[in-house]
Amino acid sequence: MTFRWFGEKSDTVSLKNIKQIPAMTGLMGFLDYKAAGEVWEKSEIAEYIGKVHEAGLECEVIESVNIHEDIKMGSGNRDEYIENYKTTIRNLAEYGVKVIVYNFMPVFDWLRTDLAREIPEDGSNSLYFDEAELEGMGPLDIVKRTATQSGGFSLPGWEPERMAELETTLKKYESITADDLRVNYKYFLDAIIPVCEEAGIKMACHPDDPAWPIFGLPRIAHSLKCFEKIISLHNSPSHALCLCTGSLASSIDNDVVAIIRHFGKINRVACMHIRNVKHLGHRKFRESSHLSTDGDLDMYEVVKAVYETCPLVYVRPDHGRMIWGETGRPGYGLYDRALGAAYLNGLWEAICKE
Ligand SMILES: [Mn+2]
Repeated sequence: MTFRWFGEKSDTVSLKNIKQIPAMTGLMGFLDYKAAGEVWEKSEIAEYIGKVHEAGLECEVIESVNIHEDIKMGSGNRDEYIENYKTTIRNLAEYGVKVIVYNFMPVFDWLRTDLAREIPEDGSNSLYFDEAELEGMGPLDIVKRTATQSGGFSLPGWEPERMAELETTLKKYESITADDLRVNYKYFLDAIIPVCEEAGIKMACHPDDPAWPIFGLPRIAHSLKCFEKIISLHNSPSHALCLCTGSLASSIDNDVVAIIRHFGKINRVACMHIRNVKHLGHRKFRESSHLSTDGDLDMYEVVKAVYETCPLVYVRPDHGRMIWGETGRPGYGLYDRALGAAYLNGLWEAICKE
């Protein structure tokens, strides 16, 4: 059981607080100041992971080492950025990292139309998406709106330095199809997976969120079929998935439990993000508490699928609501994620004993 942590300077949650959550053994860690394409230097990794160890926690998962757009677009300086990525893989492995989460989504890591929509039933708030609200908005509008709503936190995937070049990047993607993106993806995997095998690292691809194409950009990671294509790009246990139940369940077409079982059985799940989603209409949903009855996912079946097909994977509670007056990075407060972890631990204990 792990917890996402953005580092001392950019997380409202302390390592001490994380350590006090029952059964919490480690982090999915992140150097939030690293731009895509940069090498993660050994000294930086040592400093971050040293602090985590001092707090009595492990750091065997990194989320994420972001991939430069040149690699995704198959242009520019991609070979240089791939070499940097390989160095980062080797450096992380030296400090005990086993899994690197990443995504291959063009430009947008994830997208919401409201980062703090009040839940009328109890006055808490959570991330919210309504595709109808995107009508008449361009990608730049939604980026600006998200930045305004983020309360000063740089959101993962929405780093300010990436925003400056957004317009040019969007233009370049106009001529790139989903098949092109997969060709570029394979080029990347063929280069880095042998390094991962040598270093004992698993790469874990995160799904598109929401789980369908947006703004006409090619998106290739949002369904069982998509992931079958991705997995077939390079045959290695080091080429694996980070199955995020909330991202996948944003589309009612996805049978999330079946997807976990399918890739769990063939040893291609490296880690899990477990959270729940409540559908409110067509392509309209909010992130709910983790509890099955608060959302549309059967969390017992989710945890059971993990137990039966990939019990050794790293798991973390994913985004939580903001409750009890907490403020902070949208989705990443302490309280509701801690409740989520406790709930998942309860399901796990019951399933184990059963
Ligand atoms: Mn996720």
